[in-house]
Amino acid sequence: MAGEFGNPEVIEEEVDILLIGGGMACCGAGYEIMRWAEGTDLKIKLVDKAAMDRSGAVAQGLSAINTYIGEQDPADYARMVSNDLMGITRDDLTYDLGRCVDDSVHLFEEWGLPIWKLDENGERHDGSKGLTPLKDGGKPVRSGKWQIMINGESYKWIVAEATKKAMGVENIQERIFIVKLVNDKNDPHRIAGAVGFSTRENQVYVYKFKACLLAAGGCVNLFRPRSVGEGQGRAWYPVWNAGSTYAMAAEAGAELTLMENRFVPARFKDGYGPVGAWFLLFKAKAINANGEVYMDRNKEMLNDYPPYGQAAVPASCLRNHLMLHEMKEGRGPIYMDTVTALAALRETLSPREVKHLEAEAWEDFLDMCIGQCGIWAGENIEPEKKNSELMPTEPYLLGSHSGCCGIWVSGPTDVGAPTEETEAGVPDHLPGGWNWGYRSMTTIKGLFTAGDGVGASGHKFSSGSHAEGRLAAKAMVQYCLDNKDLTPELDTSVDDLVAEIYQPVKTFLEHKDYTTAIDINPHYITPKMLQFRLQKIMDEYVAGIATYYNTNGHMLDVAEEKLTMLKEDAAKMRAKDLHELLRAWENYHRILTAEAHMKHIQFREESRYPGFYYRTDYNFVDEENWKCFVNSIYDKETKTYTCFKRAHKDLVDKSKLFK
Ligand code: SFD
Ligand code: AMP
Repeated sequence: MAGEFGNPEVIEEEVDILLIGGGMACCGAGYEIMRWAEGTDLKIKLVDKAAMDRSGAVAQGLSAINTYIGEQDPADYARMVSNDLMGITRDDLTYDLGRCVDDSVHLFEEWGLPIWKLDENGERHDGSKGLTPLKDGGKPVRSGKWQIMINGESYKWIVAEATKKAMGVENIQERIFIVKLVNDKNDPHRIAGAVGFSTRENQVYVYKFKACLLAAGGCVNLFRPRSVGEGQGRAWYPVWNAGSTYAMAAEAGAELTLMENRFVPARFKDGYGPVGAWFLLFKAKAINANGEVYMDRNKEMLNDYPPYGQAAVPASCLRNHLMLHEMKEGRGPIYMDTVTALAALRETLSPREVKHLEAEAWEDFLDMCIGQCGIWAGENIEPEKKNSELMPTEPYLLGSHSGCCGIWVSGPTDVGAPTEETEAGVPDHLPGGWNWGYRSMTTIKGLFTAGDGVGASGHKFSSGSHAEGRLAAKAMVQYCLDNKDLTPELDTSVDDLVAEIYQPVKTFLEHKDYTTAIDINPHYITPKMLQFRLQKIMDEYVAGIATYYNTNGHMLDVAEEKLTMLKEDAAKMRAKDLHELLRAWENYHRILTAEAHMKHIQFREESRYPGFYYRTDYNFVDEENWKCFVNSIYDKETKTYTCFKRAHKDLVDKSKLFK
């Protein structure tokens, strides 16, 4: 029997491994882990705050798999990722991912995901045609060098189904929102449990475990979004990814990395429709209001930043940088020239292929961003007749798409050569501190992450997040087997944990009758109002859209003061129902994530990602002093982040990347 609102039933469970999240990474982990756990008596459970079939970033589906290596060299993949993220990534992680990722794509196809193919004449067919599978040598339709096209509306259903089958539905619990991790009583650098609540019933769950995979996605809605009012809730990355991964890891003491990095995608305006297929598959160009291709017009601007105009494809932030220049100079709006692109394709493709492509132009959106189709229909846009506006969005924090913020994890042991051991047992090809035993384990023992959680290795996308979950799964099983005698003990009492989680409900029940208007009360703040406050601070002081992504040390100081007060006031959030309890804790996670972002930007005295954000007081890239990781650790006692530098090293020769 579930408890009452304000007096929840408390359910305590002990497992060996808890998977937190049900997105691409946890689906990968849940599938893979059963293979390694076979024959052991390990108890494994997955909890997701939503329904796995449609949870996470792939909820609406996708129309491309952005990471498929195929016949290419994983080292080239590592080079591309490094270039796109301005030279500061972990080659050990990206190379490792590159050599593993295709196996996940082959599994997706086996499970029923339709993947576009080229036939023996080089003609394109969508996935329903049933041509040779990729793993048997079938040729994918590449939109770009690394991306392949799919019919992916049901992508997440397909992937989730395989995980459910592997794990057994009895080991999967949906609608459980994890609020915080709990450290071990006997070792503050070890994880021992997690606590969360049901979003459907008055229940609090307290889990104890040896290891957990924290893969709860990235962070959206920490900045004021471009879509407000009636469009509120529309964003590019999913609004339900609320920074839980970063916030919970930080509170548990895990080291974060590159939290200054963000992703500001250029998207079709208002609907946030993806641009990749347009640029790469349809070969469309983005133009200013005068019809000029700004990537050509402003190409000299690339010489100011590494690799100084030499990259085959300029980094995503630099592409934004050139676009923003046009907007600031008054040559906006910016358009995707769909008209010219489709006309050009008509000249080279067969009529059947043209028809297919025109349908795909719509399907590209229908598969993963239905709202954009609504805009096209509502604004009478036929892409072959009318160009569509592009716009850089509000910033998002993520580690799996074209961003690289996240948690600092242990890398593979065998990447690079030679593999001689140093005295300390660290293979000497790896810089010290990049490997401490278990792949994907954070600096907190037993706490693993994947997908958006892993920092310094972007461009994994859906397939890579799945593969990374699988890598973590294998390592977690090993960790549990190596630590068979470990008995996790929570450092906080269950009563205290329950009280903390239900505090917003208590605050509401205690004070609700003080006023006649439920939302207006001197004793509490609604989660929605608090979210507006967070977004306003971030937008105006931490380089949001309000300032064209500009900030400086003084503005960051103001932000710091305001965020500290906001964090204090967050303790006064109310929850009038379980939905608001979810909103309250999501906001709390957003605030901690936002604070990390702000502190890292404050610490890094340069503008490493022009086009994503600018520090106007250090408006340059400083290779000598800042070609390094910025990492941080949160102290939950003092409630402050401390940032520090960690050395960067290229394990893969990057000169090959350049023209
Ligand atoms: O067009 C809690 N992505 C694309 N990847 C591709 O391969 N191809 C594309 O075409 C892609 N594009 C794209 C993409 C994403 C989006 C939103 C759009 C377009 C519009 C990126 C991938 O989707 C992304 O890389 C992966 O999904 C990341 O995987 P992961 O596992 O790190 O995150 P998730 O899938 O969002 O899952 C998060 C899960 O956590 C749950 N959760 N559970 C319990 N407690 C909590 N506190 C929780 N908080 C969150 C969520 O419910 C979810 O299950 S395109 O732009 O290039
Ligand atoms: P997007 O739709 O922007 O998320 O992009 C999907 C994929 O295409 C990602 O791998 C991007 O890095 C890549 N991409 C998008 N735009 C471009 C571009 N103009 N040039 C090269 N790659 C791009």
